[in-house]
Amino acid sequence: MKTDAAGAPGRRASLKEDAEKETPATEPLGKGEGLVWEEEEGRATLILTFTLRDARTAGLSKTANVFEAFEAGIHHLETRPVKKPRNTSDDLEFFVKCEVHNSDVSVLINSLKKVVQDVKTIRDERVPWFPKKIRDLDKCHHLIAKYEPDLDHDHPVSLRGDPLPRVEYTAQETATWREVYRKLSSLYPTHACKQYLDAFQQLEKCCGYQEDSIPQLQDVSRFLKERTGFQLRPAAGLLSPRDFLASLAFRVFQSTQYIRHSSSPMHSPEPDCCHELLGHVPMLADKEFAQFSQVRSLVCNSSSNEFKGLDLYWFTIEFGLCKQSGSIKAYGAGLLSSYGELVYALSNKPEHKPFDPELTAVHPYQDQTFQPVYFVAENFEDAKAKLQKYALKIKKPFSLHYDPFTCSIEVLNTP
Ligand code: NLE
Ligand code: FE
Repeated sequence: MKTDAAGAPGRRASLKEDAEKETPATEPLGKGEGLVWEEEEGRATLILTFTLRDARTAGLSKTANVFEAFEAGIHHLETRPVKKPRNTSDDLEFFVKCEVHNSDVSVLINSLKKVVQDVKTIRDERVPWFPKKIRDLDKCHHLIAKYEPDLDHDHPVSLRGDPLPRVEYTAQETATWREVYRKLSSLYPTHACKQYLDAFQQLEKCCGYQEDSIPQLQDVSRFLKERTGFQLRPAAGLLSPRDFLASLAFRVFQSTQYIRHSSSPMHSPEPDCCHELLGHVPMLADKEFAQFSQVRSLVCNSSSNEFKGLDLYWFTIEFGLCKQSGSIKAYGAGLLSSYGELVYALSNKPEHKPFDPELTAVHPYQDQTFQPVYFVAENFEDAKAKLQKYALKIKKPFSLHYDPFTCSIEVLNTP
């Protein structure tokens, strides 16, 4: 329901002016007050509860006027009698979800406080914007490096079934791939976790994984879609970690297509197609891991403290180790795509600490060279369970639910 602008414009304008006089729109919000998340530029979604005393005799129209004055778009409005031991009053409890202009949030709350009681808003900090529909991923343009002029930014590659661009790699690029592939695949049997090995075998059998040609995103995407519902999308460069993580909520993996420089095939500080295809893709073909990646992403989207989420991501999905049949194996993509670091990580040079989300989340990671510390999960299941338990404790202003039919994220309010 959207309030319409008709009727008594004079009164509404003056109500708004009065409120503004007493509480300038620029006054900062009280801690934790009001603003829940930004829907689009300039608009904010606000979730409130309040009580209206003696609703039968007074106050209802005044309350409605406040929302009208601020041209609030009401998305949801619910009322119920206030529970009392013996309900003799006509007090009503309200639950409202509305959309208002950013600068009107605090004035609206203050105006409301004059006509109703117990105004409460969700108590939390701002959560940055995140995509809620699959097509919102086109708005994830927070590139932080490696602009690729060949990819057209004005016409992002559609997720609705258009083919992903095929890339003709040069002979030198293919030679780099060959070297990386040959060396890494000789290490996998002893260094990679079981889930990885199973998927890698499938990729070699059904998806053209081999040392003489770099697999094309289109073919790999089709393979993943059939296995776990994941699809690839070409990223025009290095995305901000938050955007990258956000897309996993839709089972979309944003993948680079260029390849590392031939001078350092055994390690690259930044993702390239060796990293995506050899590090991430096999793990994304595992059902449980795919589920885990999506859940991780939903938790991170709803968290106002992205850093904890990112450090955790780093030490699990990128650099995670686990125990399998009594020895340590790698499941992190950053390790599985780097011969140098994979050998080093499983040697006795770095420190191995047991995986504990509380500690891992605050451990600083090293993004230019090998990690001095790796976190070892008891097993995959255990890591997942610990993460889920930890996720429940993270302060979140709301929970997110993914609807696979509409490919969109629903925000579940927890006032
Ligand atoms: N160090 C990895 C590699 O060489 O493939 C890339 C890590 C990207 C986060
Ligand atoms: Fe990665």
